[in-house]
Amino acid sequence: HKRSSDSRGALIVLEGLDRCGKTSQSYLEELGHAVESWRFPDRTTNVGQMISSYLGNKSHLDDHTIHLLFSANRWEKRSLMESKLKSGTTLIIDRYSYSGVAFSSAKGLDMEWCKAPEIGLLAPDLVLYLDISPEKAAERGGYGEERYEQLEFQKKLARSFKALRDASWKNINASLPIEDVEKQLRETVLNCLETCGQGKPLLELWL
Ligand code: NYM
Repeated sequence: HKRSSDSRGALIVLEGLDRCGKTSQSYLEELGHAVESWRFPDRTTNVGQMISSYLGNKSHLDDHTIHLLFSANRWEKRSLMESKLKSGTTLIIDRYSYSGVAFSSAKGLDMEWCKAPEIGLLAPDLVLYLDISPEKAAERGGYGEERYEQLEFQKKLARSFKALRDASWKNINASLPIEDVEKQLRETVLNCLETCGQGKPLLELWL
């Protein structure tokens, strides 16, 4: 998997329901070249702190307002993302625009309205959708205190995610034992790194 020194990094996104196992996948950092793991929301910025307070039920915001804050939180990181990728660093990002649209449209907002503020953000080279049934995800250690972690909502969310599948999308069977999930992810990621190293252009949403 040798890559020329001026090849760009890949933009890889992990998506899925709450408790689908995304965060256990940080071993991907050990792939052997420059990789950074990021996540959205990025709770460290001012916008991120407003989001965090909303998610923890410490503040109330109108559904459209919180949607735009999640989007703004990605926009404030766009130029850093682009420079990292162009300098050869691969980014593996836990949640991105697909979560943004899926969560808000599962609440009842219009899907096209939800997609609009994401236009022009960098398009992932690969979206790894950790596919698990809402029932099975709910069995995993129970949901926490945050908003959205309820079975009925997660069922709507699964339908919204499925409506967003595009050319970069790969379904990963996330109900298998963790080693098997890792194996599927590793193969798909290595494949993607190879293609990006061969000069695949960096595109913008939506594909
Ligand atoms: N979430 C995440 C959204 O509703 N919209 C978004 O754009 C993003 C990135 O925030 N339940 C939701 C999904 C999660 C919650 O994410 C916090 P995490 O991965 O639990 O920190």
